[in-house]
Amino acid sequence: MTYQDLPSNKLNDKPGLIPRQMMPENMESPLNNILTWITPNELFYTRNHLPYPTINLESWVLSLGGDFEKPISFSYAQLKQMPKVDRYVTIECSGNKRGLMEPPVPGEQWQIGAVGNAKWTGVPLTYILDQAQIKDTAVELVFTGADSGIRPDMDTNVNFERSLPLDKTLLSECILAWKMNDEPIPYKHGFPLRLIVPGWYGMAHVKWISRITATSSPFKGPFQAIDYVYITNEGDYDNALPVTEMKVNSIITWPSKGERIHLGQHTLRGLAWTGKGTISRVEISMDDGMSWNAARLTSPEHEPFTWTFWEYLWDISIPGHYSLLVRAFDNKGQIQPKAAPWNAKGYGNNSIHQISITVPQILH
Ligand SMILES: Nc1nc2c(c(=O)[nH]1)N[C@H]1C(S)=C(S)[C@@H](COP(=O)(O)O)O[C@H]1N2
Ligand SMILES: [Mo]
Repeated sequence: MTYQDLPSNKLNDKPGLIPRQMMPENMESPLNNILTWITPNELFYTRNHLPYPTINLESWVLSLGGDFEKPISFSYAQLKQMPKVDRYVTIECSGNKRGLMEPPVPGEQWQIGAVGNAKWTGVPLTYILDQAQIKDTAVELVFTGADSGIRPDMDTNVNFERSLPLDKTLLSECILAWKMNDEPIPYKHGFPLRLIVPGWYGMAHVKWISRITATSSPFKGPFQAIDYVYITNEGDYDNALPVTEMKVNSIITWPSKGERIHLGQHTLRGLAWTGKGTISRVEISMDDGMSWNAARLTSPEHEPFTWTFWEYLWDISIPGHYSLLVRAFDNKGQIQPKAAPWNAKGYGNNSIHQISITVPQILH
């Protein structure tokens, strides 16, 4: 009997999420084993700060309050009757690749899989805002999620809440989504309603959204002012810069780190994405960065706000250990750095992705 014939091998033909933390649930997408441009809902990463909320759809409403001329609320049925848009959006957690940061930082030790691509369907945010009419006194919109709990650094109960500036272009791109890949948004991804902020890191895309508040002063909630800021020294909030748009980033998905592959022809594969621009070029190095080769961009769709597949045909004639690198460029002139600026909370790690592989003389 060979290894391939073992009955247990048959049980492993379906990829699953990779757990990082169970309570609250934080799971990474198995990107080395997903070959579709759209991440299937059941393999989309989950990132939660608090216990899952209880949602009762009969009594659930989205309410708009604070600095609005006409505070108003909508039921799920009403939202579904409104004009809708579809948009493909790649969402990356700002902590993605934190586990690869040097020197290490505390927090979820994400490898490469806290990122996914989905089709989101819902009501344009501006359609809702127009009905409630933002007052001139307002400076920000605060989006409140239904999930609440105790943070380790506070003793009062808090909801997950995030704000957005009143930037016309930004707001015009946002969606209040009730569908993910043509299904009602799965509970773990924000059922019944989730904010989508194309081009921004994951924390902006508030799940289980229940309230929108227009405020006349900048919002300072813990998920805005303590988390999701770039700081170099722990506690140095005076020099904090907010985490907002995604930086240009890319990964190798095949081969995976540490893999042994045979001599001859191979197609190296991976993904590249960026915030507001589009990917213009992806380069691969097989010699630890001494020389670079242009990869082919092979996405089925070239849309803003989404990732692209890349591939590169490699003919290996010499056995050995290889250090493979990938770096992406976007049309706004962003390039991936060799090492992203280190920060105490480990956000925005878009350092060039490196993996080591082995090509033995004979592969057993
Ligand atoms: N209500 C709520 N929304 C949330 C979060 C959360 O904990 N609660 N996590 C945010 C973060 S940090 C990320 S990366 C994304 C993850 O979305 P997903 O779990 O659907 O992948 O949701 C964002 N929205
Ligand atoms: Mo995140």
